[in-house]
Amino acid sequence: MTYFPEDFLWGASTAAHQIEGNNLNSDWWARESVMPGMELSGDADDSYHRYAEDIALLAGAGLNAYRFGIEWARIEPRQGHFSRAELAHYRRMIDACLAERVTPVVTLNHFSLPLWFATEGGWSSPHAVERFAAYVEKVTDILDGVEWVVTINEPNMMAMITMMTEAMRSGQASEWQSPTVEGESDRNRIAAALPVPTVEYARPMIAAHHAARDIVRARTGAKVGWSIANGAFYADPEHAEKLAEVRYAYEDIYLEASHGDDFVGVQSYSTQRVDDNGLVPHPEHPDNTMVGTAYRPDSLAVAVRHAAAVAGAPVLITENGIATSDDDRRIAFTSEALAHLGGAIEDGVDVRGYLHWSLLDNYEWGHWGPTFGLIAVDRETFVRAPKPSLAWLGDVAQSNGAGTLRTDEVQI
Ligand code: IFM
Repeated sequence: MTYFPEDFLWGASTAAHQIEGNNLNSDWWARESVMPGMELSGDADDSYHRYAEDIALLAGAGLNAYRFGIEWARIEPRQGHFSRAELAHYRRMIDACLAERVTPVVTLNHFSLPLWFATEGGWSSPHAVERFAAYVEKVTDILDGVEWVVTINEPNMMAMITMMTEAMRSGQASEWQSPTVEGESDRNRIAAALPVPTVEYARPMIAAHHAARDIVRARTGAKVGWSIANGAFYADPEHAEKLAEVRYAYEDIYLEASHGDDFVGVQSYSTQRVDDNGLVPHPEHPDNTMVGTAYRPDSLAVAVRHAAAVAGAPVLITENGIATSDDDRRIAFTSEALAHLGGAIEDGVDVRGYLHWSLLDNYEWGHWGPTFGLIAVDRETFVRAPKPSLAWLGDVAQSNGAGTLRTDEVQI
Protein backbone atom coordinates (compact mmCIF):
# COMPACT_ATOMS: atom_id res chain seq x y z
CA MET A 1 0.00 0.00 0.00
CA THR A 2 1.35 3.46 -0.88
CA TYR A 3 0.79 6.02 1.84
CA PHE A 4 2.65 8.94 0.38
CA PRO A 5 1.48 11.64 -2.04
CA GLU A 6 2.91 11.46 -5.58
CA ASP A 7 5.02 14.63 -5.38
CA PHE A 8 6.38 13.79 -1.93
CA LEU A 9 9.87 15.09 -1.12
CA TRP A 10 12.25 12.34 -0.01
CA GLY A 11 15.62 13.54 1.16
CA ALA A 12 18.08 14.34 3.91
CA SER A 13 19.09 17.39 5.93
CA THR A 14 22.29 19.03 7.11
CA ALA A 15 23.28 22.32 8.75
CA ALA A 16 26.13 24.53 7.63
CA HIS A 17 28.14 24.72 10.85
CA GLN A 18 27.86 20.98 11.45
CA ILE A 19 29.37 19.91 8.12
CA GLU A 20 31.17 22.78 6.35
CA GLY A 21 34.22 23.34 8.54
CA ASN A 22 36.14 26.46 9.55
CA ASN A 23 33.18 28.69 10.25
CA LEU A 24 35.65 31.24 11.57
CA ASN A 25 33.42 34.28 11.98
CA SER A 26 30.67 32.54 13.94
CA ASP A 27 29.81 32.55 17.62
CA TRP A 28 30.12 28.77 17.67
CA TRP A 29 33.72 28.87 16.51
CA ALA A 30 34.48 31.31 19.31
CA ARG A 31 32.50 29.30 21.86
CA GLU A 32 34.24 26.03 20.98
CA SER A 33 37.63 27.55 21.69
CA VAL A 34 36.79 28.55 25.26
CA MET A 35 34.06 26.29 26.65
CA PRO A 36 35.31 23.43 28.82
CA GLY A 37 33.89 20.11 27.67
CA MET A 38 33.42 21.11 24.02
CA GLU A 39 35.08 19.42 21.08
CA LEU A 40 36.05 21.65 18.15
CA SER A 41 34.17 21.60 14.85
CA GLY A 42 37.46 22.24 13.00
CA ASP A 43 37.31 21.15 9.36
CA ALA A 44 34.05 19.36 10.15
CA ASP A 45 33.18 17.25 7.07
CA ASP A 46 34.73 19.81 4.70
CA SER A 47 31.38 19.92 2.96
CA TYR A 48 32.09 23.58 2.16
CA HIS A 49 34.38 22.24 -0.56
CA ARG A 50 32.78 18.82 -1.10
CA TYR A 51 29.08 19.76 -1.33
CA ALA A 52 28.85 18.61 -4.96
CA GLU A 53 29.97 15.11 -3.97
CA ASP A 54 27.46 15.08 -1.10
CA ILE A 55 24.58 16.16 -3.33
CA ALA A 56 25.59 13.61 -5.99
CA LEU A 57 25.61 10.80 -3.40
CA LEU A 58 22.14 11.82 -2.21
CA ALA A 59 20.79 12.00 -5.77
CA GLY A 60 22.56 8.82 -6.84
CA ALA A 61 20.81 6.90 -4.05
CA GLY A 62 17.41 7.99 -5.41
CA LEU A 63 16.54 10.84 -3.06
CA ASN A 64 15.00 14.00 -4.49
CA ALA A 65 15.48 16.71 -1.85
CA TYR A 66 18.38 18.19 0.11
CA ARG A 67 17.98 20.55 3.06
CA PHE A 68 21.09 22.57 3.78
CA GLY A 69 21.96 25.79 5.54
CA ILE A 70 23.24 29.13 4.37
CA GLU A 71 25.72 30.38 6.95
CA TRP A 72 24.96 33.93 8.04
CA ALA A 73 28.47 34.32 9.53
CA ARG A 74 29.98 33.74 6.07
CA ILE A 75 27.53 35.96 4.19
CA GLU A 76 27.90 38.85 6.67
CA PRO A 77 31.19 38.37 8.54
CA ARG A 78 31.04 41.99 9.68
CA GLN A 79 27.85 43.90 10.30
CA GLY A 80 26.74 45.48 7.03
CA HIS A 81 29.55 43.84 5.01
CA PHE A 82 28.01 41.23 2.71
CA SER A 83 30.30 38.84 0.89
CA ARG A 84 29.46 38.48 -2.82
CA ALA A 85 31.80 35.51 -3.04
CA GLU A 86 29.96 33.64 -0.30
CA LEU A 87 26.58 34.45 -1.83
CA ALA A 88 27.94 33.01 -5.09
CA HIS A 89 29.11 29.92 -3.21
CA TYR A 90 25.62 29.15 -1.93
CA ARG A 91 24.14 29.91 -5.36
CA ARG A 92 26.47 27.20 -6.71
CA MET A 93 25.07 24.80 -4.10
CA ILE A 94 21.53 25.55 -5.23
CA ASP A 95 22.60 25.05 -8.86
CA ALA A 96 24.29 21.75 -7.96
CA CYS A 97 20.99 20.54 -6.49
CA LEU A 98 18.96 21.67 -9.49
CA ALA A 99 21.45 20.02 -11.89
CA GLU A 100 20.92 16.72 -10.03
CA ARG A 101 17.12 17.20 -10.06
CA VAL A 102 17.24 17.58 -6.31
CA THR A 103 14.84 20.05 -4.68
CA PRO A 104 16.85 22.40 -2.45
CA VAL A 105 15.31 23.19 0.94
CA VAL A 106 17.27 26.17 2.22
CA THR A 107 17.65 27.05 5.93
CA LEU A 108 18.59 30.68 6.57
CA ASN A 109 19.74 30.23 10.17
CA HIS A 110 20.60 27.03 12.01
CA PHE A 111 21.87 27.93 15.52
CA SER A 112 25.18 29.52 14.51
CA LEU A 113 25.32 33.33 14.42
CA PRO A 114 27.85 35.86 13.18
CA LEU A 115 30.14 36.60 16.12
CA TRP A 116 29.42 40.34 15.83
CA PHE A 117 25.68 39.64 16.12
CA ALA A 118 26.17 37.38 19.15
CA THR A 119 28.43 40.00 20.76
CA GLU A 120 25.75 42.62 20.21
CA GLY A 121 23.36 40.45 22.23
CA GLY A 122 22.24 37.90 19.66
CA TRP A 123 18.50 37.28 19.52
CA SER A 124 18.10 39.35 22.72
CA SER A 125 19.55 42.48 21.12
CA PRO A 126 17.09 45.30 20.34
CA HIS A 127 18.54 45.25 16.81
CA ALA A 128 18.04 41.50 16.26
CA VAL A 129 15.08 41.67 13.90
CA GLU A 130 16.47 44.43 11.71
CA ARG A 131 19.89 42.71 11.48
CA PHE A 132 18.36 39.35 10.51
CA ALA A 133 16.06 41.06 8.00
CA ALA A 134 19.02 42.78 6.31
CA TYR A 135 20.78 39.42 5.92
CA VAL A 136 17.65 37.68 4.65
CA GLU A 137 17.08 40.39 2.07
CA LYS A 138 20.58 39.84 0.64
CA VAL A 139 20.11 36.08 0.55
CA THR A 140 16.88 36.36 -1.42
CA ASP A 141 19.03 37.61 -4.33
CA ILE A 142 20.33 34.06 -4.82
CA LEU A 143 17.13 32.08 -4.23
CA ASP A 144 15.83 31.94 -7.78
CA GLY A 145 14.38 28.44 -8.36
CA VAL A 146 14.25 27.60 -4.63
CA GLU A 147 10.79 26.41 -3.59
CA TRP A 148 11.27 25.82 0.15
CA VAL A 149 12.82 28.20 2.67
CA VAL A 150 13.18 27.57 6.41
CA THR A 151 13.82 30.90 8.17
CA ILE A 152 15.11 29.80 11.61
CA ASN A 153 15.89 26.26 12.70
CA GLU A 154 14.53 25.12 16.06
CA PRO A 155 14.03 28.50 17.76
CA ASN A 156 12.92 26.52 20.82
CA MET A 157 16.26 24.68 20.99
CA MET A 158 18.00 28.00 20.28
CA ALA A 159 16.35 29.40 23.41
CA MET A 160 17.89 26.51 25.36
CA ILE A 161 21.30 27.15 23.82
CA THR A 162 21.06 30.80 24.89
CA MET A 163 20.10 29.73 28.41
CA MET A 164 22.92 27.19 28.54
CA THR A 165 25.39 29.86 27.42
CA GLU A 166 24.11 32.19 30.14
CA ALA A 167 24.41 29.37 32.71
CA MET A 168 28.06 28.87 31.70
CA ARG A 169 28.75 32.58 31.91
CA SER A 170 27.19 32.94 35.37
CA GLY A 171 29.00 29.86 36.68
CA GLN A 172 25.74 27.91 37.18
CA ALA A 173 27.12 25.27 34.80
CA SER A 174 30.80 24.37 34.64
CA GLU A 175 30.96 22.20 31.54
CA TRP A 176 29.26 22.62 28.19
CA GLN A 177 26.60 20.06 27.41
CA SER A 178 24.67 20.48 24.20
CA PRO A 179 20.92 20.67 24.81
CA THR A 180 20.62 18.13 21.99
CA VAL A 181 22.65 15.59 24.00
CA GLU A 182 21.59 14.13 27.30
CA GLY A 183 22.28 11.11 29.42
CA GLU A 184 25.39 12.34 31.15
CA SER A 185 24.72 13.06 34.78
CA ASP A 186 25.98 16.65 34.66
CA ARG A 187 23.63 17.42 31.79
CA ASN A 188 20.69 16.11 33.75
CA ARG A 189 21.67 18.22 36.72
CA ILE A 190 22.03 21.32 34.55
CA ALA A 191 18.76 20.65 32.70
CA ALA A 192 16.97 20.24 36.00
CA ALA A 193 18.44 23.53 37.24
CA LEU A 194 17.49 25.54 34.16
CA PRO A 195 14.13 27.28 34.36
CA VAL A 196 11.52 26.71 31.67
CA PRO A 197 12.33 29.20 28.87
CA THR A 198 10.24 32.32 29.19
CA VAL A 199 8.47 34.12 26.35
CA GLU A 200 11.27 36.71 26.40
CA TYR A 201 13.48 34.17 24.64
CA ALA A 202 10.81 33.36 22.05
CA ARG A 203 9.52 36.82 21.12
CA PRO A 204 12.50 38.22 19.17
CA MET A 205 12.85 35.04 17.14
CA ILE A 206 9.13 35.04 16.36
CA ALA A 207 9.38 38.66 15.18
CA ALA A 208 12.48 37.81 13.12
CA HIS A 209 10.71 34.83 11.57
CA HIS A 210 7.73 36.95 10.57
CA ALA A 211 9.96 39.66 9.13
CA ALA A 212 11.91 37.06 7.14
CA ARG A 213 8.68 35.45 5.95
CA ASP A 214 7.49 38.79 4.55
CA ILE A 215 10.81 39.38 2.77
CA VAL A 216 10.98 35.90 1.26
CA ARG A 217 7.39 36.18 0.04
CA ALA A 218 7.90 39.62 -1.45
CA ARG A 219 11.15 38.74 -3.23
CA THR A 220 10.89 35.04 -4.19
CA GLY A 221 8.33 32.44 -5.16
CA ALA A 222 9.36 30.08 -2.34
CA LYS A 223 7.14 28.57 0.31
CA VAL A 224 8.34 29.77 3.70
CA GLY A 225 8.13 28.39 7.23
CA TRP A 226 10.35 27.56 10.18
CA SER A 227 11.30 24.28 11.80
CA ILE A 228 10.50 23.35 15.39
CA ALA A 229 12.05 20.73 17.68
CA ASN A 230 8.98 18.67 18.48
CA GLY A 231 9.09 16.95 21.85
CA ALA A 232 6.09 14.60 21.60
CA PHE A 233 5.48 15.54 25.24
CA TYR A 234 3.35 13.32 27.47
CA ALA A 235 2.44 13.04 31.14
CA ASP A 236 0.30 11.07 33.53
CA PRO A 237 -3.18 12.63 33.93
CA GLU A 238 -2.33 14.16 37.33
CA HIS A 239 0.40 16.25 35.66
CA ALA A 240 -1.84 17.57 32.87
CA GLU A 241 -1.56 21.19 33.99
CA LYS A 242 2.23 21.10 34.06
CA LEU A 243 2.23 19.32 30.69
CA ALA A 244 0.24 22.17 29.12
CA GLU A 245 2.57 24.78 30.68
CA VAL A 246 5.76 23.00 29.57
CA ARG A 247 4.45 22.22 26.09
CA TYR A 248 3.48 25.86 25.57
CA ALA A 249 6.88 27.20 26.67
CA TYR A 250 8.98 24.66 24.77
CA GLU A 251 6.92 24.19 21.66
CA ASP A 252 3.41 25.55 21.19
CA ILE A 253 4.38 29.22 21.38
CA TYR A 254 6.54 28.57 18.30
CA LEU A 255 3.95 26.41 16.54
CA GLU A 256 1.31 29.10 17.06
CA ALA A 257 3.69 31.58 15.46
CA SER A 258 3.55 29.39 12.33
CA HIS A 259 -0.03 30.49 11.68
CA GLY A 260 -0.06 31.93 8.17
CA ASP A 261 3.17 30.17 7.11
CA ASP A 262 3.23 27.98 3.99
CA PHE A 263 4.41 25.00 6.03
CA VAL A 264 5.76 24.04 9.41
CA GLY A 265 8.99 22.03 9.68
CA VAL A 266 8.65 19.13 12.12
CA GLN A 267 11.82 17.76 13.76
CA SER A 268 11.28 14.69 15.87
CA TYR A 269 13.62 12.15 17.46
CA SER A 270 11.97 10.84 20.63
CA THR A 271 9.26 11.47 23.17
CA GLN A 272 9.56 13.58 26.31
CA ARG A 273 7.89 12.80 29.62
CA VAL A 274 6.77 15.64 31.89
CA ASP A 275 5.89 15.56 35.58
CA ASP A 276 5.25 18.29 38.12
CA ASN A 277 8.98 19.15 38.15
CA GLY A 278 9.02 19.69 34.37
CA LEU A 279 11.02 17.61 31.87
CA VAL A 280 11.92 14.14 33.12
CA PRO A 281 15.35 13.04 31.86
CA HIS A 282 15.13 9.80 29.86
CA PRO A 283 16.00 6.99 32.28
CA GLU A 284 19.03 4.92 31.38
CA HIS A 285 18.02 2.03 29.13
CA PRO A 286 19.98 -0.26 26.78
CA ASP A 287 17.78 0.89 23.88
CA ASN A 288 18.59 4.57 24.42
CA THR A 289 20.25 6.35 21.51
CA MET A 290 23.78 7.77 21.49
CA VAL A 291 22.39 11.14 22.62
CA GLY A 292 20.63 9.56 25.58
CA THR A 293 17.07 9.76 24.26
CA ALA A 294 14.59 6.88 24.31
CA TYR A 295 14.16 4.74 21.18
CA ARG A 296 10.74 5.99 20.06
CA PRO A 297 10.19 5.83 16.29
CA ASP A 298 6.49 6.44 16.93
CA SER A 299 7.30 9.96 18.14
CA LEU A 300 7.37 11.28 14.57
CA ALA A 301 3.66 10.75 13.92
CA VAL A 302 2.77 12.02 17.40
CA ALA A 303 4.76 15.18 16.66
CA VAL A 304 3.30 15.58 13.19
CA ARG A 305 -0.29 15.32 14.38
CA HIS A 306 0.32 17.82 17.20
CA ALA A 307 2.25 20.30 15.02
CA ALA A 308 -0.34 20.22 12.24
CA ALA A 309 -3.17 20.81 14.72
CA VAL A 310 -1.48 23.73 16.52
CA ALA A 311 0.24 25.39 13.54
CA GLY A 312 -2.67 24.91 11.15
CA ALA A 313 -0.18 24.57 8.28
CA PRO A 314 1.00 21.76 5.99
CA VAL A 315 3.89 19.78 7.44
CA LEU A 316 7.35 19.17 6.02
CA ILE A 317 9.42 16.71 8.06
CA THR A 318 12.65 18.67 8.12
CA GLU A 319 14.43 16.27 10.52
CA ASN A 320 13.92 12.77 11.87
CA GLY A 321 16.58 10.21 12.65
CA ILE A 322 18.60 8.40 15.28
CA ALA A 323 22.09 8.68 16.74
CA THR A 324 23.39 5.13 16.51
CA SER A 325 26.52 3.30 15.43
CA ASP A 326 24.34 0.39 14.25
CA ASP A 327 23.02 1.13 10.77
CA ASP A 328 20.49 -1.75 10.86
CA ARG A 329 18.98 0.01 13.81
CA ARG A 330 18.80 3.25 11.80
CA ILE A 331 16.88 1.43 9.09
CA ALA A 332 14.54 -0.22 11.59
CA PHE A 333 13.91 3.11 13.35
CA THR A 334 13.25 5.00 10.13
CA SER A 335 11.09 2.27 8.70
CA GLU A 336 8.86 2.26 11.71
CA ALA A 337 8.77 6.07 11.88
CA LEU A 338 7.67 6.20 8.23
CA ALA A 339 4.98 3.58 8.74
CA HIS A 340 3.51 5.70 11.55
CA LEU A 341 3.83 8.77 9.36
CA GLY A 342 1.91 6.95 6.61
CA GLY A 343 -0.85 6.39 9.17
CA ALA A 344 -1.03 10.11 9.93
CA ILE A 345 -1.21 10.93 6.20
CA GLU A 346 -3.97 8.35 5.73
CA ASP A 347 -5.84 10.08 8.53
CA GLY A 348 -5.73 13.30 6.52
CA VAL A 349 -2.68 15.17 7.85
CA ASP A 350 -1.15 17.21 5.00
CA VAL A 351 2.52 16.13 4.91
CA ARG A 352 4.67 17.27 1.98
CA GLY A 353 7.95 15.46 2.51
CA TYR A 354 10.39 13.55 4.69
CA LEU A 355 13.98 14.79 5.14
CA HIS A 356 16.13 12.48 7.22
CA TRP A 357 18.63 13.81 9.75
CA SER A 358 21.26 13.56 8.62
CA LEU A 359 22.93 13.05 5.26
CA LEU A 360 26.38 12.94 6.90
CA ASP A 361 27.80 12.03 10.28
CA ASN A 362 28.54 15.48 11.63
CA TYR A 363 29.39 17.81 14.50
CA GLU A 364 26.71 17.48 17.16
CA TRP A 365 27.08 20.93 18.75
CA GLY A 366 30.12 20.31 20.92
CA HIS A 367 30.40 16.57 20.36
CA TRP A 368 31.69 14.35 17.55
CA GLY A 369 30.56 11.09 19.18
CA PRO A 370 26.90 10.76 18.18
CA THR A 371 26.49 9.58 14.58
CA PHE A 372 23.22 10.41 12.82
CA GLY A 373 24.41 10.06 9.20
CA LEU A 374 23.34 8.02 6.21
CA ILE A 375 26.96 8.53 5.15
CA ALA A 376 30.07 8.17 7.34
CA VAL A 377 32.91 10.64 6.84
CA ASP A 378 36.59 9.98 7.56
CA ARG A 379 37.58 13.15 9.37
CA GLU A 380 41.19 12.99 8.23
CA THR A 381 40.75 12.18 4.55
CA PHE A 382 37.12 13.38 4.24
CA VAL A 383 36.34 10.22 2.27
CA ARG A 384 32.60 9.57 2.27
CA ALA A 385 31.38 6.04 2.99
CA PRO A 386 27.65 5.61 2.32
CA LYS A 387 25.97 3.32 4.84
CA PRO A 388 23.33 0.75 3.77
CA SER A 389 20.66 3.09 5.15
CA LEU A 390 21.35 5.57 2.34
CA ALA A 391 20.53 3.03 -0.38
CA TRP A 392 17.62 1.77 1.71
CA LEU A 393 16.07 5.25 2.02
CA GLY A 394 16.70 5.83 -1.68
CA ASP A 395 14.73 2.66 -2.47
CA VAL A 396 11.90 3.84 -0.24
CA ALA A 397 11.92 7.13 -2.15
CA GLN A 398 11.95 5.44 -5.55
CA SER A 399 8.93 3.32 -4.67
CA ASN A 400 7.32 6.24 -2.83
CA GLY A 401 7.15 4.03 0.23
CA ALA A 402 5.32 1.15 -1.40
CA GLY A 403 6.16 -2.28 -0.07
CA THR A 404 9.42 -1.15 1.52
CA LEU A 405 8.34 -0.30 5.03
CA ARG A 406 8.24 -2.79 7.87
CA THR A 407 4.67 -2.08 8.84
CA ASP A 408 4.56 -5.34 10.81
CA GLU A 409 6.60 -3.64 13.55
CA VAL A 410 4.06 -0.90 14.01
CA GLN A 411 1.65 -0.78 16.90
CA ILE A 412 -0.54 2.25 16.42
O1 IFM B 1 22.05 17.95 15.10
C1 IFM B 1 20.83 18.46 15.52
C2 IFM B 1 20.35 19.54 14.57
O2 IFM B 1 21.29 20.56 14.41
C3 IFM B 1 19.07 20.16 15.10
N1 IFM B 1 18.09 19.15 15.40
C4 IFM B 1 18.50 18.01 16.19
C5 IFM B 1 19.76 17.41 15.57
C6 IFM B 1 20.19 16.15 16.35
O3 IFM B 1 20.37 16.42 17.68
